[in-house]
Amino acid sequence: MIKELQEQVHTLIEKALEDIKQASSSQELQDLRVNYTGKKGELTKISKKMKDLDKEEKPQLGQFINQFHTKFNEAFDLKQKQIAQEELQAQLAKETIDVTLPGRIQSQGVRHILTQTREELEDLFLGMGYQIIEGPEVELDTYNFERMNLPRNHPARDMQDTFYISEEVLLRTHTSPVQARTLEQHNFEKDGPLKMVSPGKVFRRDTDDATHSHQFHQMEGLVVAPRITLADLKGTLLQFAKAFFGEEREIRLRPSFFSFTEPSVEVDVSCFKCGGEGCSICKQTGWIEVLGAGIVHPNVLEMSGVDAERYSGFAFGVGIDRVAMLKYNIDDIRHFYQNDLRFLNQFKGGQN
Ligand code: FA5
Repeated sequence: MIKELQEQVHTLIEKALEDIKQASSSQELQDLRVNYTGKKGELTKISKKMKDLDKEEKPQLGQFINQFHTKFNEAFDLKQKQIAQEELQAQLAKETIDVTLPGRIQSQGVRHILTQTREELEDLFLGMGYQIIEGPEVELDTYNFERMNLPRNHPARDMQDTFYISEEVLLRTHTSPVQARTLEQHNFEKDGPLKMVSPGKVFRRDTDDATHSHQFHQMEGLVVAPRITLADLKGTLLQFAKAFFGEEREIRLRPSFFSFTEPSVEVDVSCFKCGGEGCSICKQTGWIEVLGAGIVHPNVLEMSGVDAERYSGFAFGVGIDRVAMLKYNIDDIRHFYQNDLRFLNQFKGGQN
């Protein structure tokens, strides 16, 4: 009987070693261990017959069984290492990163060209010592018109026919009401001269066309101090024109009318396209109109509690949309408000 059992163990070793050799995954290997040496395994079945052997035969079979364990474990460990290595290689191959693949380009937004223009204007005037003051877009009739020397029923109101919310409340038609709001707050004795700019949205019942929008942007400028003259206004606006449109630019003042300035002027900048020769941009005149301005009317100062005998000032109102159109050669104001990315993305400029 011992011979027969030894033979069985021997065959089992051969078979187990072959099975181990053929195994191709850690799971398969673990299953083999259970099938051969587990509680109901092949070797265990043979071991159970040990009790039927003679006393001196038992160690002989035991030796065979031990040999089985030694050989099985040796082959098992070797194969396990080999499989672990293979599985790691397979995983690494699967997770390989191709560093030569081109990256995905992140699309990035652009600040709106009107925002960029407003900020450029703000920077320019901050550099000249101005402060930036914002006013409300929903404004009182009093500030928008009356304090701007435009009493009720004044015919000049028609030029800015507006959106009324009630008798007294409206969407402001220009940034000029910020003049009155600032003047009444400013303490000249304590704070000294006033130099401010005020950018923002304005609204008019204008019909939209290539150069007019019912909603657009202005930037108000106001300087009030003793003995301010038209020469100060001209010097300031020349500096602005050169900084914004180019060193070569000249300006000219033409008489005009605004109820809140006296005298009033329209300011033209020499055409940056043709240099004054005459072209389609300047309509063959050599000049382009960019803003309205003037010497602050004494009534405006007095209504805001400023002594017009001691103080004088100049004010100007730039159309931000207009100067952006001129500077960037944009042919229709409506492009600003249509959110067409093909238009907006052209103004990446210095932004990244
Ligand atoms: C005014 O609004 C005055 N408040 C400007 C001013 C301020 C004068 C201080 C004197 C002292 P005006 O209506 O001309 O003025 O408008 C000023 C600028 O706004 C114009 O030169 C133009 O550039 C722009 N503008 C006027 N209407 C429109 C519109 N519908 N769409 C786009 N821009 C406009």
